Formats: sequence, C-alpha cells, structure tokens
Amino acid sequence: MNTESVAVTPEEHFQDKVNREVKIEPRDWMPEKYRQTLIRQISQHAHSEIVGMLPEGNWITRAPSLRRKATLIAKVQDEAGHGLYLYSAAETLGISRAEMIDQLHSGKAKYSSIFNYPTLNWADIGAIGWLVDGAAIMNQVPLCRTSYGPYARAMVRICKEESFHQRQGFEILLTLSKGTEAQRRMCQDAINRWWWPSIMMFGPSDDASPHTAQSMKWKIKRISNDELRQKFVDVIAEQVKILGMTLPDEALAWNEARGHYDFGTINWEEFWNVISGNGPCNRERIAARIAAHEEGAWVREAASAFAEKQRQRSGGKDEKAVA
Ligand code: FAQ
Repeated sequence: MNTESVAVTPEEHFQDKVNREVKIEPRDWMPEKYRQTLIRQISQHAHSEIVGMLPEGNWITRAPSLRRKATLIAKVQDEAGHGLYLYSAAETLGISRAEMIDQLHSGKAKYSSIFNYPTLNWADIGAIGWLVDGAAIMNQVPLCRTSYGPYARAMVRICKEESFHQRQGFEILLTLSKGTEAQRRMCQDAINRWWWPSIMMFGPSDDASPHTAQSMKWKIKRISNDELRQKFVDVIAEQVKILGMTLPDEALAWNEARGHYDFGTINWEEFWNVISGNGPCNRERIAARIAAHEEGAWVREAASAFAEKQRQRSGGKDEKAVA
C-alpha cells in the first residue's frame, strides 16, 4: 500500500471541491482572486437590477390600464428585491453595502449596458420584458449552479421571478401586435431599437472577454458569452414569428449545418462606448441613483436610530430580534 502523503495546496483543495461540484461557502478558504471576481460580478449584477428599475419606473405613471400599472409596479419591486438579495450575497464576501454603492456612484463599478438606453414609448416596456428579461434569464439560469453557494441560492428565486417578467413583456407586445396599424408600428419600432442592445448584454465575444476562461474554470460561469448569445438568438428568432414581427438583422438565417441561426455583426464599438460611460442615458441614470441615495439618507438614519433605541431598551441582549 502506498502510504506516502501527497501535499495538497489550498488552491488545489479548492479547485478539487469546485470540480466535485461542492459549493463554496463564505467561511471556506478561497483564492483572493476568486473572491474579488465574485464581488465584481455579483455587485455589478446587483447594480444592474437597481439601475434597471429606472427605465421602467419611468412608465409606471403612464401605463395604459390599471392592470398594466399593477403588473409593472410588481415587476419593478421584484427588481429592487433582486438587488437586495444580490447585495447581501456580495456582503458575505467581506465588502459592505456602502462600499458597493460608492463604487456604483463613482463609476468604478459597472452595471449592465442595456439600462443606458431610453424607454421612448409603452411598447418599450414590452420589449424590455421580452428581450431584456429574456436575455437576463438565459444568462442567469446557469448561474443557479454557480460555484459560490450564496450567489447560486439567490439566483434560484431571481430566475423564478424573471420568467414572470418575460411573460408580461411578451404579452404586452402580443397585444400590440394584434392592435391597430399604429400599435403594430410601435411594436416593430421597439423591437428594432432593443434587439441589438439586448444581444450585447451577454458581454464581449469570447475571444475579447478577459474574465471568461478563469471564471469557467472556477465554475462561476458555466456557459460562455457567445454560447449564451447564440442560444438566445435561436429562441427569439422563433418567438418573433408569433408576434408577426421581424428582427432588424438582414443576416439572420437558419443554418442547417450548424443547427443554429446565423446573425449579423454586433457593433462592438457601441458596446464599449456604452460600458465606458458614454451611452445615451449613462449620466442620467447615475444622477438619478445619486439623488435617490441622498434623498433616502434620512430613512437610513431613522432606521439606524430606531434599531439603536430598541437595542438599548433590550439592554443589548436581544440584538438579533431588533436587527
Ligand atoms: N454591460 O470578461 P467579460 C437584468 C464588462 S440583470 C456592462 O465577459 P464577465 C435584470 C465586464 O463587467 C443584467 N458591462 O466579463 C433586469 C468586464 O468589465 P470589468 C445583468 C459588461 O464578468 C431586467 C468587461 O466587460 N446581469 O437584466 C457587459 O466574465 C430588466 C469584460 O467582460 C448580470 O450581471 C454588459 N452587458 O462576463 C432588471 C449577470 N458585459 O468588470 C431590470 C451576471 C461585459 O472587468 C429590468 N453577470 N461587461 O470592468 C455575468 O454573467 C457576467 O458578469 C457578464 C460579463 C456575462 C455580464
């Protein structure tokens, strides 16, 4: 019998756990770069949910019926909830909520490119639900199996809610597509404007993505940016037929040999421009977030003062109950 012990480094032990599909939990040893990558990705994901409330929030007061208004309010509230689960998941990695918010406001942390485009009319709310939430789900379902436990668990609930979001968007467009000529034109116009930005959401192509290879090795990401984008194109190219509309891409065509739809070239210059702060609404979005944060300061102060008062009343014994 070979009794020789083989020295295993912490990195090897960690990678072995990842390979065996054992979830990494907050108190487990992890490489510093793994921790930093997760903080980056989870916090940017949280920021996307919170900034993503803005383009839709813009239409709550103008929704065309009580039913549409109630549904849109519920969707936007879900997004606030997703942001909160995700900030909490990121906090387990040792960063505070305040630091993450500062990084968003200072421009150090990114949020999804898609939320820098304007919502010009009601059909845009349908297009966001169908295309933006659709792309989000395609990217997020594999994240339910991501290697970091708190992130994976947060994603399960988020994905359930996202699928309702996508259905509400598709239903808005389906209604418009059966409406008057003007409503059909609105529907097509919204699809035309949201299509390319939606497929940019998956990130740069694999050969231009600096983080994909390592994130796949650590099983943070399970499927690459280009593979997810292709899956999304294949689904949407079929669904658009139900609407009787088209996607604004002349190169879109079924490729029998590949078993996938071919599609045209993405304008990567636009993508990099938007994520470096120069999209149509970047400044407006950050200004709105900073104003909301400043206007909400008194709420945070009041909540802290109340918690402190409760703590003192209980003689500091029952901190959990008042937290
Ligand atoms: N926008 O090497 P990669 C939603 C950055 S939630 C902005 O490929 P990675 C729900 C990337 O951060 C939507 N930046 O990076 C909703 C990196 O820059 P950095 C958000 C982007 O991380 C619906 C650089 O480019 N979802 O929509 C984008 O491996 C409706 C190089 O890229 C998530 O965050 C982009 N689109 O892959 C809410 C999902 N793409 O950080 C309201 C979780 C790339 O080095 C209404 N995140 N960049 O400065 C992920 O899956 C990944 O982080 C990717 C990027 C796939 C987004």
